[in-house]
Amino acid sequence: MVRVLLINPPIKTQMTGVLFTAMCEPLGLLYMAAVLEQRGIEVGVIDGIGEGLKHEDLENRIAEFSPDVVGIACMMTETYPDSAEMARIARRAAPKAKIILGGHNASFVADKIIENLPEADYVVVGEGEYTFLELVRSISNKSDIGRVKGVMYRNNGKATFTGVKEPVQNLDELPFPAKHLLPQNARYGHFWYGRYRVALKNLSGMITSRGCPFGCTFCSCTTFSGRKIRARSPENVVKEMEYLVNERGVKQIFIVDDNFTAFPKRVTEICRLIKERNIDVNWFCEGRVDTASEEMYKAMAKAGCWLIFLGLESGSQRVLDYYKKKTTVEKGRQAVALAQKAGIDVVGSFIVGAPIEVEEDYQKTLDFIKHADMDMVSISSLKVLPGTELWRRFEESGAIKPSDWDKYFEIFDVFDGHSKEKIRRWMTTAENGFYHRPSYIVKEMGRLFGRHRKLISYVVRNLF
Ligand code: B12
Ligand code: SF4
Repeated sequence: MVRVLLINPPIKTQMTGVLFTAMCEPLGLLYMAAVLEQRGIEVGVIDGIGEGLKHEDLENRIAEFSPDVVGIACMMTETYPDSAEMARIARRAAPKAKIILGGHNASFVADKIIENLPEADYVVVGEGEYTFLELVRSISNKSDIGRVKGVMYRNNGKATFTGVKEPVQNLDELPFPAKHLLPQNARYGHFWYGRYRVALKNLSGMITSRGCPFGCTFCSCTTFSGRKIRARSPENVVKEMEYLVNERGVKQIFIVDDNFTAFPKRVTEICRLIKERNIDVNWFCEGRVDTASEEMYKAMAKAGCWLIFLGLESGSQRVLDYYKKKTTVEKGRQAVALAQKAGIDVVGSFIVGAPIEVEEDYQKTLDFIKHADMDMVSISSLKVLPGTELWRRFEESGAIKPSDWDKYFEIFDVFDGHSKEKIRRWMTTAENGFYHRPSYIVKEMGRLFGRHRKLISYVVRNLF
């Protein structure tokens, strides 16, 4: 019988400002593992990040497992070198195994991976649950790979695509991610909360819907998951929460959906069910500002939501329009205020460096950051990633060349109008603008006694 090993590679790529420890489990790999397990296929999972491994640690682990198929996650452009190195290690450790890459980044540069990384036998393009299953079966039966949709492979030395595979329409039909396959020593819940490094204990990730109808120019989620939101039923979502809390001792859930608050009625129904079933859990999520409402946020807070990451992006309307964010600065302000009123902490996410952005736009962002009542901010520079409209535009203008497929670009790498120094200065000044406000310092002290005590007690208990 075929033996499959799925690997989330450790990360040694050096990055500024990013914590490469695990916030939550590698959900994609665990969904695929669950589908394989359900069909009686033997499967193992190594999470190089969650287990805190180094690349060198994996060679023996792979050899011991003796897999026929090795699946390697390649989610981020920035960490492609880590996935490529993992493929080379896997080839050494299991010379006869077929090596398959997949994930967000791999899907957008699948042909280039096949052309440039001899260790990769196949790349799965798009969602992996069924494509990977069919590919594993095809490898095992030695049948024609060309008939498995969603695969990039080498055909007479040329990268060849078998055709688009439709994403899973009914997400309720998928088994829950196979978290029981993770080793006991895997640890999650590590992230930056502003300037604090937080480690929340007993944290687990969940995804309740896939897809996003918007097409923000810097984001590749729509290209990857489609514009139609495929949402799990509230019943199915709450069933997984119950399983996590009752069977796995989970106390915190991170909902990683692209657009969790897209359908407020669905969100309030999920919250109603959490209350009805007395599920004792705290959770947090990301959200767009346009669907914010007092009713939804209050229902969320009552059902255990204590934090929301809001994609505010900029305090300048023309920059929001440039990003095709399809919302307004004013709605952003209102969303922050509504969440605060409901008792949910807010992390505002901002991106600086839109090619049209000038000092005046930036000042508006700074002004927003100083005056909106947010608990934390996350300020990043604009990245130009494969699968985004921005990448396509810079490709068309010649600033990005085909040979740049594996490069990780910040805006100043491809656009002369912004220097690295200016972008870094904007980021630092914006951060300081937030943290150095007297009102922030007062609020920080107030946290100890006020409504933020939940977070502060977590931070204090879990600081590392
Ligand atoms: C949750 C999340 C995180 C979490 C971490 C998750 C974790 N496990 O620790 C946090 C918030 C920490 C995070 C951080 C970052 N993230 Co992030 N993150 C996500 C998010 C929102 C969800 C991922 C997820 O779990 N999806 C649910 C599962 C079911 O889907 P999936 O992972 O895509 O898996 C499916 C397929 O991809 C495929 N697949 C996946 N792996 C494999 C492997 C094989 C072998 C095969 C065949 C198929 C396959 O099949 C799976 C099942 O269908 C995605 C966006 C998204 N919609 O996916 C961004 C995303 C992956 N993140 C992204 C980025 C850039 C980052 C950061 C680098 C941002 C930054 N500069 O700070 C950081 C750094 C990460 C780190 N480790 O520190 C980008 C990557 C884009 C790119 N081309 O690089 C994404 C796509 C968001 C975006 N649009 O920009 N992230
Ligand atoms: S940034 Fe958010 S709203 Fe915009 S396309 Fe990506 S997931 Fe959708």
